[in-house]
Amino acid sequence: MKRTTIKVYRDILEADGQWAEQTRELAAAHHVAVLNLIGAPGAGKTRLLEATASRLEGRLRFAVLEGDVETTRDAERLHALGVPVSQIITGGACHLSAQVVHTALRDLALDQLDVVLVENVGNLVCPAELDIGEHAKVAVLSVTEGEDKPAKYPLLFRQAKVVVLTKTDLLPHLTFDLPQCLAYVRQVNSQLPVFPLSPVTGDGLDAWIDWLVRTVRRAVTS
Ligand SMILES: Nc1nc2c(ncn2[C@@H]2O[C@H](COP(=O)(O)OP(=O)(O)OP(=O)(O)O)[C@@H](O)[C@H]2O)c(=O)[nH]1
Ligand SMILES: [Mg+2]
Repeated sequence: MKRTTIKVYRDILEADGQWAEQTRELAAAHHVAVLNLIGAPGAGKTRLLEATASRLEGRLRFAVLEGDVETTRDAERLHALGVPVSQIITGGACHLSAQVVHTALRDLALDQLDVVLVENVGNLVCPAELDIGEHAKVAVLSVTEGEDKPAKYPLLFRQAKVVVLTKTDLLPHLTFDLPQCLAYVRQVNSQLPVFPLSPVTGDGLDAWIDWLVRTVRRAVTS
């Protein structure tokens, strides 16, 4: 039998693209930068945010959007430090959607902020595929994951504007090959800056904070 209608399934990525665009417009209107932190579960994203928060005090006005599959644990950690934070719970999805980020962002006091740091769901693959309207993706890689991850999961390192290589305090206990890791990063993205650091000892944090302040200032004045 001949059908008289054509079913149309809208690509979810296209819909996400529209939300991402709205987020860019919202951020531009309020002169706020949005950074999207992506890394494997346990890479140290929240620990990095905790350390970043204390060092950004007085330099940038910031808030955090926490993404998690199930709990509010990460938001509670930042709230305990006095950071303005909201929690997005995906209920199973392995990445934040552009729509939910936009909704959460709209509820923040954007005129009182310079940057919103978004911690995506712990995952090295899915969040890298999605544009949430951010100014930059920040790849968070820890030395405990092994030096080969930029070669094995190249998309994130292709998309990112910076790599934070964290947990360097653990290097003496590992066989992690730092020069090899940097070479893998360069193979994927030759211009990508890499900041090795440890929020536990404080080593390397200043360079990351300087990059962050520079990047946010550039984003909000352009
Ligand atoms: N030694 C050491 N441990 C760290 C460092 N950063 C994080 N950790 C530990 O690593 C574990 C995971 O850190 P989190 O910051 O919760 O990791 P996460 O990436 O936010 O994890 P998810 O949100 O579950 O994806 C915790 O036990 C941290 O204390 C570091 O620089 N050095
Ligand atoms: Mg976390």
